[in-house]
Amino acid sequence: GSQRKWWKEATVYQIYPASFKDSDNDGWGDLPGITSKIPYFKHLGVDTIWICPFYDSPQQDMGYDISDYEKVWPRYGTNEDCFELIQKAHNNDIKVVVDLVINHCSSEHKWFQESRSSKTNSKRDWFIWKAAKGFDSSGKPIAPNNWRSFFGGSAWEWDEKSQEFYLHLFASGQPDFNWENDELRKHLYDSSAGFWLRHGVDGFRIDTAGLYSKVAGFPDAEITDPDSELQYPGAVTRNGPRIHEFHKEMRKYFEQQLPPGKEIFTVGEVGNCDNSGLLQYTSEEQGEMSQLFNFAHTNVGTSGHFRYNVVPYTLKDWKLGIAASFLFANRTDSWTTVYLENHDQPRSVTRFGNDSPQWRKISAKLLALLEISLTGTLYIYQGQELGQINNLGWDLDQYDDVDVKNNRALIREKYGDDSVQMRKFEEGVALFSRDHARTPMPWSSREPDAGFGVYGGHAAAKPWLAVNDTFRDGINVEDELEDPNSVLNFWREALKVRQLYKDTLVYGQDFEFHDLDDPKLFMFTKKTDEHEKPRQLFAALNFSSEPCDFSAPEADAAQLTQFFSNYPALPNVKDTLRPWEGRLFFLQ
Ligand code: TEU
Repeated sequence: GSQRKWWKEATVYQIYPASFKDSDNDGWGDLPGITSKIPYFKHLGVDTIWICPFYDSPQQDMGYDISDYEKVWPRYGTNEDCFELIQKAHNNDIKVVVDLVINHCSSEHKWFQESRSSKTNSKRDWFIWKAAKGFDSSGKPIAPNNWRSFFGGSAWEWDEKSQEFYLHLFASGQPDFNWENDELRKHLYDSSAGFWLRHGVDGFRIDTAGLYSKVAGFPDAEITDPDSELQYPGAVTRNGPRIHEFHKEMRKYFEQQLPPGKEIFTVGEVGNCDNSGLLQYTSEEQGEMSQLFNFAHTNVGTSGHFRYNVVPYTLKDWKLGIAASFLFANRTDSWTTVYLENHDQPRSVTRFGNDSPQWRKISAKLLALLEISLTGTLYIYQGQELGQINNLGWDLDQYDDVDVKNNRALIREKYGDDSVQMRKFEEGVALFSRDHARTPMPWSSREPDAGFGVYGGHAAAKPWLAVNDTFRDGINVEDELEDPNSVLNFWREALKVRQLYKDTLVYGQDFEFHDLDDPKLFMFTKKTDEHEKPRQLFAALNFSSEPCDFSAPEADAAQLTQFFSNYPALPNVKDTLRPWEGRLFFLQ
């Protein structure tokens, strides 16, 4: 994994278009808004942007339900706006990665409209249609199997007109493609990816990259939730029999679209997979994907099958999650990612740091310090660079996510609004809802709605989702740019340090925990891969609000050279880390 590549050293900034910058005051972010912030990306020090889906969509799942792959959703702008964004980004040495959502499309996509029109339509087989298993006493059709959708409820939707069920692993408006159909795959690659490759994108974030090959025969999922008729279909849908074949074929297709000399990269959202599978997806030799997102470290603290089930965990559990997510590629021809946040995850300071006014900034900086010292391509999610926290004190009604709404309706139906189950769900949502990541980007404390729209422009519509109130407490771009001690300015510094010592920080290998069992300290070493005189990094990070003594792995501490920290240096606290302090050393 140590062969040098631009996309391994890249720092990728993830943009959620609905919530980044609203250039026309309609309450939704848009592509011209993103283009207007190119100077901000340069100033922050990122060199690649990944933009979440901006394609035409009825927005049942915030654009992950695409009705036309080759057209920008009108509220986000026009195709011309997108071509201009790509060009201006390139003129400023910024690469552009876009989302490839190909497990499913929207039920409003013309292919699905045709497919559902009759059993004999030529595109019938492009989606997954199944007959009812039978009919119950009241004449209601019985679904082909017990699969639960990832957003709750059955994964099968009955189509009255053609009298069959279609499969949707996500919302009912997101029918799954039938990847077994050769013709479908060809058209899908060409429309979803080919179109944007021909317009100059530099890579793809591949949505749900492990789900395309379903187990033949569509067997019932194993019973993991005995209280429910529906079961989580993870094992029968993830990393299925033909998945690697599909990825190889798709990668070949991408290569064919590229002008000579151009190199793109892909990052797959794989989620849950064993080590050998992770290696196969990302091996250079296998030619599938360049890198992937694993969920081991973000699943810590939830029950996994249901994100709102909050379970206790220790720092050690999280360390092991990080190891499982990021370290599989060590000394192989695979590569990996480093991330703590994205549009599906709550804010990392709230989850893994401490979001109280006293510790927010310093713990946000500690998380930044951890991330810049891990091997892999680094991803920052919009607002993370500000040390943004979850939306505190939100009412269930304030959440917009289809995943919250669906599950809330199901719990209401089964247990009622005043039930213990609903209270537990509410607590889970406060910690884990995807909407914590999706509030509008706070640009300023002085302008309405944190400067999401254009100040002084014609009457601004309310943003589609409320802004996080924290913009008034200093969590906004304008205030943080001015404050030399802000989280934002720390990230700028940290990204420079990462590039300065990239041989060790970006490319280092042989990561080893030091005192893995320690409940407060997160310490590790890793090495550069040079043969002579490998440089060794030692990281000592205190994940607690108390001072903590630490010792380096080798007895003679005099050989430690500190080169970065999130606190101002103090010579007298050599063996003690202050609350949420982190220090990076070279070990000679
Ligand atoms: O997410 C897929 C996924 O597996 C989950 O993390 C999902 O968010 C979770 O099960 C919900 O509780 C991807 C996208 O990142 C997500 O935004 C989309 O909603 C989803 O695919 C469907 O396209």
